[in-house]
Amino acid sequence: MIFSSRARILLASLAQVCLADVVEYTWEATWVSASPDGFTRPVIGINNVWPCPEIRAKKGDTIRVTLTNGLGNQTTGIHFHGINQISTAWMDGPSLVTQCPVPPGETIVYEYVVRRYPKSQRSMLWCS
Ligand SMILES: [Cu+2]
Repeated sequence: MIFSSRARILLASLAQVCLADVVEYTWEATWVSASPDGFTRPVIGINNVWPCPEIRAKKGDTIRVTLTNGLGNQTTGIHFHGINQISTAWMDGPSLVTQCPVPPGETIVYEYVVRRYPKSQRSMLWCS
């Protein structure tokens, strides 16, 4: 069976959509005692753990992170550094740049599709 180049592109796109998953995390930002530079002090962790967990997803997946600010005394947010936020710039997360910081006790749901990322960066970084 021979497909035209348009048909091949369409089939490839459909296959990518069909194989896409929703990658979901429920996180609470919490204070954790840790020593990232050798000196123990309170640092921001996720679900009482530091270093913070990683997000694993593939191109085409939808990432959904429900974040509750459990810090009690400080605003927070997640910055999805390194991910091209195509049509979802408000989900990139840097506080006071593309979104308001999340107040203590409040929850935000970040959701976006991983459409592409720089070839030199196979993983994303984030910080609270
Ligand atoms: Cu960044």
